[in-house]
This record gives sequence, C-alpha cells and structure tokens, in this order.
Amino acid sequence: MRRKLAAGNWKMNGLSAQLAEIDALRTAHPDPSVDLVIAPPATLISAMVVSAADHPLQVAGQDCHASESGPHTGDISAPMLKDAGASHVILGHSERRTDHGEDDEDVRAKARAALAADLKVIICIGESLEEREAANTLEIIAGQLAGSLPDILTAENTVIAYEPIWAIGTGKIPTLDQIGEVHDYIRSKLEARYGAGVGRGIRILYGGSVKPSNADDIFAVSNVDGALVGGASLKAADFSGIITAL
Ligand code: G2H
Repeated sequence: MRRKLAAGNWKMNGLSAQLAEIDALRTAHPDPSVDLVIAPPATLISAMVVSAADHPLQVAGQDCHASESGPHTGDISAPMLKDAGASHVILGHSERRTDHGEDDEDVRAKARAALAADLKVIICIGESLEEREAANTLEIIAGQLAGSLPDILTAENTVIAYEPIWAIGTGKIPTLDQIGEVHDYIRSKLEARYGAGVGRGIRILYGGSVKPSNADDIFAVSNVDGALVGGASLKAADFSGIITAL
C-alpha cells in the first residue's frame, strides 16, 4: 500500500516570516497518516528543519547540482542539502528545464547524485500544451521517464510528479480522465522497467494548479498518490485543505 504524499513547492517565494506557516500547519494538520514535504527556497531550508523538528513535515531542496562540490557559483550540491537537513530534492521541474535549459540527461545525473547523498528524489515530468494538442503526451512522458530516471532506484527513494506544463500556476487542470490516463501509463512504464515490486511502490504525484477545491476529485483518480503543490502550499490553510483531501 502506497502512503499518500503531499509535497509543497514554494518556488522562489518566502522570507523568514513565511516560516510562521509551518507553525500554522502544525496546528491545522497534525495527521501523521500522510507524508508531508515542503521545498522552501534554499535560504530557508535549515530554519524550516528547525521549525519542523517536532512535526512529521520533511524538508526538500528544489534542485541540486550533479557534482558533490566544485567551481559552480550559485549552485548547491546534494550533500549540502543533506547537511542542511533536507530529506528530499525536487528535480527536473519544468521551470528548471525552461529557465536553466535542463534536459533529461541533466535530471538523471542530478538524481544519481541525490540518491548517492541519501536524499529522496521527486522527479518532475510533463508535456507542454503544444505536445498535448498534437496528441503526443504519452510519447513525451515515455521519453522523459526513460531519460530522467536512473537505472537504479527504489520505491522508497523515488517519487514521480506528473505536471502538465500548461496546468502550472494557470488554474487550468486536465480532465480527470486525462490525469488517470497519464498516471496509469507512468505506472505501466515503471513496472516494465523496474519490475512489479518497485514499479508498483513508487508514488506518482499530480502537480499543476492543485487547490483545496479540486483536490478531492484529483485524489480519487487511479494511481494518483498525492500532489506536488505550488501556490496553494504557501498558506497553511490552503495546504492543509489539500492534505485533508488525501
Ligand atoms: C506546479 C505546481 C508545483 P502550482 O509547478 O510544482 O505549482 O500548484 O502553483 O501550479
């Protein structure tokens, strides 16, 4: 049985005062039956780890470099995230792929580095609107899965987030049938590549404009094991509404 997971992605949002939302989340949702992860900006990772010390919340990075250390100004390595107290890292988010030109090969190298540093990875994939309208969604998903995932992983250390690019921050979401089609397809691909045991154990999150008002419907779709939430993870009241729907 896969445990449900609610992951928040604060993106480039949040100064220290934003950590008050962690206290609010503690009050609003003490339910330990689902896994909770928040990826704050790197500047807040250590402080969030302290804030969440008596809470089941785990803390994630939003990206890491593929190398352990070296001359890469502005970058953060997987061992650094681990050292700061992070347990997870989001990799291959479409905003990284677009803003920083990351491709599947980069994402796979980062995933290897993160797993080697004992971080859990949340690997993002998803099609553009043009790809969906051209009926290429499943082909794109297959390519991203094949290219972005390392050959060696486990159900415990890897999570996939399906995030259609056109649904990110737009308020639009695919139909429930479209979400189900892609999640079922990802599941079949994971089982084919990693075997039934691992393939059935990896959690698949949906991401893109998840809110308390649509979470119930999305979580009822087959092979949806939780959500990667952007805007609605910034306020404890909204995030807790989504967690409650899990
Ligand atoms: C998709 C998601 C979080 P939002 O990027 O990863 O953001 O929920 O704001 O669409």
